[in-house]
Amino acid sequence: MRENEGSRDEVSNVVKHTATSVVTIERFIIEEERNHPEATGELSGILYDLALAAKMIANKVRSAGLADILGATENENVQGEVQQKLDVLANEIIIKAMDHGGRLCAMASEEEPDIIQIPENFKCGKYCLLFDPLDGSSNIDVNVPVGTIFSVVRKITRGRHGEMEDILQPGRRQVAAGYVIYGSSTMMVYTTGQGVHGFTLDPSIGEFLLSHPNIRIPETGRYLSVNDSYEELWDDNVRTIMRKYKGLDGTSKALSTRYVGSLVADFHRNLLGGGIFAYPANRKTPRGKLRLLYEANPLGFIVEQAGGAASDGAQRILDVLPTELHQRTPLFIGSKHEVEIAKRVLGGAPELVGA
Ligand code: AFP
Repeated sequence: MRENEGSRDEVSNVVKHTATSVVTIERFIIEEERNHPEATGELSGILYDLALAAKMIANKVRSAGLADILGATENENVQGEVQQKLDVLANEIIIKAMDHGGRLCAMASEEEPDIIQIPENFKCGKYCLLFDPLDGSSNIDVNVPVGTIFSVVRKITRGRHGEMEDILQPGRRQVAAGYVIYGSSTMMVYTTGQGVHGFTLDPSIGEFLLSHPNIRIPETGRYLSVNDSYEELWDDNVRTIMRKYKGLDGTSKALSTRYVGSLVADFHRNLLGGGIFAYPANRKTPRGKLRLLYEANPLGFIVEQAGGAASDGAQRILDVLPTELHQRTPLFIGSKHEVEIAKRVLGGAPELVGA
């Protein structure tokens, strides 16, 4: 080991990296795995394969305009939304990158109506992968950042293949979760329950390099990400929350509004700078819009690992018991202080309701 590369702390078995260390995602995953002598390497394998899929999707996203593959296909996905061509590609890339490694027993994608089974000719493993292949895809045509979100849970049933019961587990049982943002640079951010770490893709060498070790979200937010055009459809409690976030009730300083409309992009900004992303229930979408399994749960695991919080207004997101594959949920996610405000107003704290 070179002197400036970092030294192993013999007591905690944690490798410390200096600012000048060049740490690939692969090296980082291996070092994390060493903290778990019982690990079989299967989860690490899933993360490498996801990083590979992310690089392939990043390549497609980057060349989308050039390759003339923008625009909607004729198909509609299971959510009744028009699928963009890149959604279809990203979905296929992830399935093909992940189905043969022998580590997964099933997958579920926001773009597929049912569980995706592992083909008979491949070995089944002990994990399930849930993913949103290309979140924010309605932004693709206008060159706005989009993202991939993923979640990994352990199989709990006994058979060879994964079943619905394996997929419908509460978010607190996730063993890994992450997202990839295809922005001005491509970043992969993930957690395995040992903090949140971010890697930036160096396109010249095709490697994700550790750029944001141990991300912590500020306790109090700077930014508010919400689609205000739904104000008419919100109930009074949600309006009260928004007035507080905007500093209109005199109890707190105004947050600065930023809304991209790509959850990954809005979440990523708030994770680094502090803030809240809110997609509350409204009259038209009484259960919210975002998907519990592919969006709220993975980002909920990440935000908690970074010191923040995620709630549907009534309970911690990671405690919600899923009942359907494509279940939607209201979502308040970000800095603890702002999530707490939503919880207290929606929970009926007398000093806050109607304030
Ligand atoms: P699309 O994938 O259809 O673009 O939806 C994106 C999304 O699920 C999430 O990424 C955004 O935060 C949210 O929807 C935006 O929804 P509104 O357009 O209703 O604000």
